[in-house]
Amino acid sequence: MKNTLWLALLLCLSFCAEKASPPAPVLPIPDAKQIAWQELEYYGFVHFNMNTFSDREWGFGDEKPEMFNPTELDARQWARVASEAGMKGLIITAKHHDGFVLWPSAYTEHSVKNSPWKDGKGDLIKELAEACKEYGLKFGIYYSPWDRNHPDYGKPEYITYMRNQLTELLTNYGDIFEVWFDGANGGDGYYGGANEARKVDKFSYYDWPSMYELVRELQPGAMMFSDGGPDVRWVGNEHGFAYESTWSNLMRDSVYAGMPDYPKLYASGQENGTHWVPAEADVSIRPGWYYHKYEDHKVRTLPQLMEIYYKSIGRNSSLLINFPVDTRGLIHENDVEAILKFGEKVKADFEVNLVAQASVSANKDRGNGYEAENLQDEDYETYWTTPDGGNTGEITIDFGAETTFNRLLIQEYTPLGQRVKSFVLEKESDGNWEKIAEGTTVGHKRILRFPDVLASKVRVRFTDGKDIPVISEIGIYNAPKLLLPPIYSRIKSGEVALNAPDEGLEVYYTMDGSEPSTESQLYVEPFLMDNAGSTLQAISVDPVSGKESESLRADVDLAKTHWLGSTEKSIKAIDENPTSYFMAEDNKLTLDLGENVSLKGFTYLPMQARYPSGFITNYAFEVSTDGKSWKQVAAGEFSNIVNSPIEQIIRFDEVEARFIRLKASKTADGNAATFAEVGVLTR
Ligand code: FUL
Ligand code: CA
Repeated sequence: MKNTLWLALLLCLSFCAEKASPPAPVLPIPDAKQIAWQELEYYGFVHFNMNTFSDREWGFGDEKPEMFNPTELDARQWARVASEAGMKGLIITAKHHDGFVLWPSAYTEHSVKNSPWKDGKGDLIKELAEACKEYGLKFGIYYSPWDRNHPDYGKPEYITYMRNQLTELLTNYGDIFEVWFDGANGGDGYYGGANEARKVDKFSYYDWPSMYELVRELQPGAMMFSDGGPDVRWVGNEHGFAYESTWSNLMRDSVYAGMPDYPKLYASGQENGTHWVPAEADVSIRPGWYYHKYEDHKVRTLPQLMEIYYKSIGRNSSLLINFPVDTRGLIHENDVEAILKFGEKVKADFEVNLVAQASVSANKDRGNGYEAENLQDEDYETYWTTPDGGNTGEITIDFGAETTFNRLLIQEYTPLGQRVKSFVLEKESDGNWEKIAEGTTVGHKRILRFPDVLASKVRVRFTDGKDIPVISEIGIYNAPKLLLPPIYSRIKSGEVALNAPDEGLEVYYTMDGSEPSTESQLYVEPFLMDNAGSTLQAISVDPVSGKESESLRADVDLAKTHWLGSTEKSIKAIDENPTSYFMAEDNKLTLDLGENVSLKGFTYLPMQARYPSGFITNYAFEVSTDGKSWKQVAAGEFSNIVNSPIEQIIRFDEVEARFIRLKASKTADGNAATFAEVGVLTR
């Protein structure tokens, strides 16, 4: 009898107890489409149209449709790569600033219908929409308001043209998840042959309120992107980084697309922003948005891509990575390799959530339905929160045993508004709490990275906020180290640095040609290597797992310590800094090596800037022992240097010299020759 009573009471306690009332929202809050969109987090951009064939970033508008001629175009390849890389959607440049359109629009002749591609019968918007469907991706369009081709740009007629085209795009191709309005607009252009500069009032010209209304009417579920939203905003830079403090709240009415002060004043959002307009970080996988063969060797590396991930998705922003599809109409092999490796690494970093098996408790909770266990159920809809009053709260996570980790992930339940202003992660050690890391805003997702920590109990303290914390999930992870070879660099004094590619890795090296191992020299700080002709080999090692990277091999030649240039500025060509350069009005660089050296060749690194000039295509190389009488020891061309501006290595028969001179007999663009770095070979 007694037992059954107890049982009934217990059952009632767990089932009869009413769910406590949810906290009141803190405004602004996201609407339904914004809530659905933020789940996507990561999607791709495709920059492909006329610029791909004119080899430009911004076309002038006078390009001929005949130039658009991809030979192996395969939109399914784009979709397959995107989905294999973990992306949830693709957005394509349906029309860029040059005005050429990728679908057979009824409102212009400047389109694929007058191109050789598929004999003018192609519709790339349709092909990509179908490919996205096949691969389970959302589909979005980029539409440039600025149109350097259209004769009416700047006049009211053009606004009608824009509405007509948007109507085609938003009616004929199924669901569109995002409409991307570029902020760049106004300036010089072809404009149907007028060839002039046209300025528009970016605030009023496009009649944005009615444009938004049109999009809403045709695609109610679409997110509209521009500098200031209305639904998703630009992160304010093109390298893919959000901010330490990133609010989804924005003073939306103070912002319009293309406003000059936007990046500085508005891009990070504002604590007291009036509207919910979350950030989107857009970045290209190469320096350019469009394909240029000369950037084939400049695809972002895995460490760079990981940095972008943690500074975008890890900072309350979505991430939009661009593929500059090539002239064949394919995502280039190098880009495919990079994005797939990136997808794998992200997966590996978040493979095992250590919170799942831990016991999680809070210093207070709101009652039934809002307990701490909601933080570990992998369900965004369930959350922990506290009774009303104050703006703090503490979560303790007990792993039950010493555990190693290096990432903290927190998600706020944003349908009730973004609240947290600061939090700290601490570990227990001998009865005291020690700080591991801290952060400011959280929002949809916040990830902190820190060196490996070993602890059996940690706590997250929410120390300040706009109101009580409302938290959906907490994750703690032990991301595997990025086991790539060390990163080699040298400075003019001849010192060599070997930087580990990830935190917590050790670097070992040899200089005698033997394979490095953990028995070799441990790298602690830059060291001098002035003895010419050594081979440096180095590996990164994870001291915890004992795993080793592949080995780096660098043929280290003569240090430039005592080298002098004939002019002060020419030092830029021998400072061991690949990004600085010397421009020679007389097309030559003369160097004094400080002593007689037995030379077997030279190296030339062309200028590495985004828009380089003065690449040497034809050279002569001369040597001298006294700086007066010169002898030419090599001459020829640097083949393919424009498309592939990598270090050029030229060998010649051994010769003794103290002075060397590299002359340009021709540069690619006819401009003064530039030298990023010049070196010699003594082996
Ligand atoms: C910018 C444009 O001017 C670039 O060409 C590119 O499309 C980038 C995504 O947006 O504003
Ligand atoms: Ca949850």
